[in-house]
Amino acid sequence: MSTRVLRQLRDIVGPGHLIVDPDVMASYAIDWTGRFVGQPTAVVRPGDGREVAAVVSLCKDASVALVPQGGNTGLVGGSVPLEREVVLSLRRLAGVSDVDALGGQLSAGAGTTVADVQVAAAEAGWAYGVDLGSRDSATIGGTIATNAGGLQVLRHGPTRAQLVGCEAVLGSGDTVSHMGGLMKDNTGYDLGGLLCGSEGTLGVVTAVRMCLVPPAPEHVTSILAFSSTAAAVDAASLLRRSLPELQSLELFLQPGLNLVCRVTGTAGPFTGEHAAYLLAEAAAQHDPMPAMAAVIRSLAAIEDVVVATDAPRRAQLWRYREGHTEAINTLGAPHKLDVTLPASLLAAFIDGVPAIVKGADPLAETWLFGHAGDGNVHVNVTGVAPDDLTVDDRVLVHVAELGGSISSEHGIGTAKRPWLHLNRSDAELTAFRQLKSALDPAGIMNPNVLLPPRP
Ligand code: FAD
Ligand code: 2HG
Ligand code: ZN
Repeated sequence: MSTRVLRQLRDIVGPGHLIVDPDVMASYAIDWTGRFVGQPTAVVRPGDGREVAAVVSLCKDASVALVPQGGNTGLVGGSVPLEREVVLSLRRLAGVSDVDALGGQLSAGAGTTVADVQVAAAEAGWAYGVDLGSRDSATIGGTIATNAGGLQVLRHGPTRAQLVGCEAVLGSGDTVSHMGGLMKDNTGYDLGGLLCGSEGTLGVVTAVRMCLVPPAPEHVTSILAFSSTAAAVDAASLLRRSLPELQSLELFLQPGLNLVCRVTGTAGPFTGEHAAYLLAEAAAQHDPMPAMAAVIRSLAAIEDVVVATDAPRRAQLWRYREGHTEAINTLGAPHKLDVTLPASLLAAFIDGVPAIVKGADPLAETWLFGHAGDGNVHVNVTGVAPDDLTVDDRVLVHVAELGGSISSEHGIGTAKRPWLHLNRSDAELTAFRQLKSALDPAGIMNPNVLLPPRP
């Protein structure tokens, strides 16, 4: 990039917000897992939507590629500059505004963390329907860009289901804003819905309007132990069918639990070992314990159970599930394969996938956990070199053969580009490319993400 463009970028954002010092840029250049490491030419930190538009327009005219970055908690290498792109950090666009306590909506700058959105929703007497382990760092803009799922999808749907308004700077440099937040509004193309899940390849989300959900202050959290994955998957179906208060339904296995306990230095929830565990959380306006207890009593295959209602003990139970991602990272940069299977194939997939991984790489270890309520399994593989794609290929091809999705909630990023064709037809990929050319004519928006390179 020329010195002239660098100077122009500095003039737009101010000298304190154009970073070129490699030491300061280092944290923007590596992803959360440590598997993807790049080298930005510069990091630009605009302070509002107007500055974002000026940066994008300048970069479009100068053919400078941009990688939008929020909290940098993405797990598919989509937020780091692998080919010397400029990082466009959105973190300064933080803050909640226009809270509508009557209608149950709020607006937020793209850089607002999910945790701050949750707090603002609670202060208005509502709740935000998305929650995820990275809540303190992940930004609302990043969760829109990836259409993040998380821990309450079975109750409230993914991020896209909460989005009722969006302001964005397209790759063309034009700003589009549709922030009215009307619940019914069929006035043409849903640009916010299109940008949601586009992973920064079409434009930069600068602000959003989100709808809120009714608060459910009474909680019961339980961990249920089973002798097999199939028994846990059967129980998950029964819990979903018979417990309308169910808010989260998470799965993990004994090896993952052992790892979390070892890394965190804590004892497990049970004295004995079990093949599979479900963490089930019910939340309601009134105490959901009687309803939860009745369903648990009806589960014939259950081997053991712990139940918690007070916040500290509930948090302790959640740590066994949420601790997986950090615990696995202590073993070296994992390959993360975030997949969804049809319900009828889920248990067999979970039981069979470690052998598929070992067949591809005898030294690799497989760790399995995920969102049982959505059929979403996080296949984590450790002991494999960051750029060795043999295991990824075997697992993702297998998933597609079973009619599953190769990316459930994390996106395609750079990690899964070579396999997008497994889930998307040539006609769909052509339509994707046409959309990209229309909204990002110079091809500067996250060019190494989502779409496979042209043949
Ligand atoms: P980043 O990582 O900065 O970026 C992610 C992608 O969005 C990149 O392609 C980037 O270019 C693009 N982007 C970011 N901001 C913008 C913007 N304003 N405009 C346009 N494009 C943008 N994900 C889930 O879905 N469910 C989970 O349960 C979950 N749990 C997690 C737990 C942990 C411990 C960790 C580390 C991650 C977890 N994630 C989960 C993954 C991650 O938190 C989500 O993908 C999240 O949405 C990323 O938000 P971010 O602000 O960190 O985005
Ligand atoms: C979760 O569900 C996140 O905890 C992270 O989506 C998954 O670490 C992973 O693979
Ligand atoms: Zn997840």
